[in-house]
Amino acid sequence: MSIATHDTAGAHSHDDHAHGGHPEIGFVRKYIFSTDHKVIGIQFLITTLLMLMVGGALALAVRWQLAFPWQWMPIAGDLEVFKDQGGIISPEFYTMLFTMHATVMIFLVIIPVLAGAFGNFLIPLQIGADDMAFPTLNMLSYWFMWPAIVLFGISFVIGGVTAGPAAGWTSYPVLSAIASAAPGSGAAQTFWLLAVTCVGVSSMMGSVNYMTTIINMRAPGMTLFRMPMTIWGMFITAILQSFALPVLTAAGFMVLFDRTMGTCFFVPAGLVVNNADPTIGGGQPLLWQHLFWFYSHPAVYIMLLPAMGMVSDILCAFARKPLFGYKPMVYSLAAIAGLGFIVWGHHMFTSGMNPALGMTFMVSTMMIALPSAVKTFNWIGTLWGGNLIFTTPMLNSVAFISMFIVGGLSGIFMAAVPVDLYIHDSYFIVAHFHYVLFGATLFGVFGAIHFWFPKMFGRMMNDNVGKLHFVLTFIGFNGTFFTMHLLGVAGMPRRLADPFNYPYLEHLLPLNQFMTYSAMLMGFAQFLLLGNFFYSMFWGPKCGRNPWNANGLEWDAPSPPPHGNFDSIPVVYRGPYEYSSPLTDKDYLPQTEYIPPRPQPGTT
Ligand code: HEM
Ligand SMILES: [Cu+2]
Repeated sequence: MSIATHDTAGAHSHDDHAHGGHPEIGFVRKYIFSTDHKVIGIQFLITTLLMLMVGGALALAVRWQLAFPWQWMPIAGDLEVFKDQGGIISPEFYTMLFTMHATVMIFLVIIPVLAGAFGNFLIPLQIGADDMAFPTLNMLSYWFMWPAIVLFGISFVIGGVTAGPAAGWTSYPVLSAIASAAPGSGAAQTFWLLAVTCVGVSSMMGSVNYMTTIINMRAPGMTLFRMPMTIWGMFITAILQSFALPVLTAAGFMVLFDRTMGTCFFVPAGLVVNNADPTIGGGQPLLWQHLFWFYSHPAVYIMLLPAMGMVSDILCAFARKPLFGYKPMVYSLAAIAGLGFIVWGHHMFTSGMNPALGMTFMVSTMMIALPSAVKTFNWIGTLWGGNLIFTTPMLNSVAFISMFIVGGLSGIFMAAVPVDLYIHDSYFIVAHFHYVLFGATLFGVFGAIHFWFPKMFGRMMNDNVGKLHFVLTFIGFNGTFFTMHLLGVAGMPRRLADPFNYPYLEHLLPLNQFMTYSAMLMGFAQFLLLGNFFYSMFWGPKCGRNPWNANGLEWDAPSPPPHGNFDSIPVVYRGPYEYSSPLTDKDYLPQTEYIPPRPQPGTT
């Protein structure tokens, strides 16, 4: 294997230097239908950043309604389609908005930005390979995102502003299974399900590729326990994905069959929906919840573990210290992934399950806090006594840890059955998952963008703009989401177009307005990120191979690396975290640097 790798690497670098004799790759093959993992990673990154803005706009619309219910919508209120509604957000449209916000954020932002963008860009570079094991499959995994994006788009617009998909991102039957159940349960829901299937196909192609690449294509000397945590995060995520995803895909087809072919996997008998005739069935809506969460609980780790890995790399580079407890960090990642498969029932505590079963899920869920705490303590241990350098990537990574602690702690509250019975489906849940998904993962992604941008484009992003983006996002984030805990405990339900209809919630309106202003601040701050990103791509100051004095193999390749990555196949002598090592005078020691063994005293 390594010989084959060597040959291809040689051939690639030969290509790059000998322009004269070889036909150049055309623009389309180079930038659009490229099989180069770096181009594909950057394609994923730019696509997901744009989707982040789409998902953000949908969120701001949701927040508008919660702060200024039934008031004329800014900007969109003037559009022709909203004229019938009087320029306001109707309850149906509100339901579409939060459904599509979550859909876009989960399926088109968080999952693809981690595995698709950073997995692609970093895996070959960090293990010392010239590309992925299956480059064409890799290209397809990106291009399968587009049918998904188009189908989601169709689903949103096909029914006008009253009949888009409206069953939430969780798509529980019978809303999602019976076309007459709600305005959005018709064609829109079918397109939505097809779109999710395309995302699944894309993810599976990626996972197969990542597992194969990491197992087979590591450079000489890159043993498993010399791999950076980013690679461990990506590897374990790929395994998790490939076990969990088939369940969701199968369940998705089962709903599609229920909708189109008259099966009744999820449709019970004798149900009267919307004054239609009673359903003929025998299926179980709860079955969907089991299947959906059997995928989607592991999926929350698919949305987290790669970021945990990347943050570990960034922390070491800016604490100038080795990772505290490397092996426990690897084992705890694996433990989180393993336990993640036996806790799905914690999403169903209120579904009337047998208390003995509820207790089992409660205990297993709480056990996840143990490996999570190992990780948190080790990150803090890494920072402890370090020579901390607060660059933009570092600030975002420290935010990752602290926000993850908040999100993890609220998770333990909900894992307790008696507490969850009270706060289930309230804004407390919404606070919890935004702390883990946005507070942790997305801050990790922001850190990773600023950290690896120089490798992607050979130019630096502006650190001051980066810091401003960080500070505004951090303030806006906590203003928006910390407050949600309070609303949840006060009893405000999620997914409700007009909570203030209920007198016991009326006094929460000012808090909601504060949250909406915070969310607007956060939304506008993202233009700083986009501006900094696209400006620096063309006009940022140029940088060398290793602007951060970091240890990983990726810093050994030119910035940006050519097709084929390395000048020659790197040889690895040690792990990636040998910062401030006594073996050298520099405060870092790259994985590829050879240090001859010192003669032992007493030997000649
Ligand atoms: C210490 C670790 C964690 C524990 C104990 C925990 C516990 C829970 C529990 C019990 C629920 C269900 C609450 C309910 O519906 O009543 C829940 C919901 C959720 N959790 Fe966590 N969680 C943890 C970490 C995470 C992480 C790391 C993520 C994502 C990266 C995450 C994402 C979510 C999401 C998205 C939901 C809500 C899904 C929905 O209803 O739409 N959680 N969590
Ligand atoms: Cu869960």
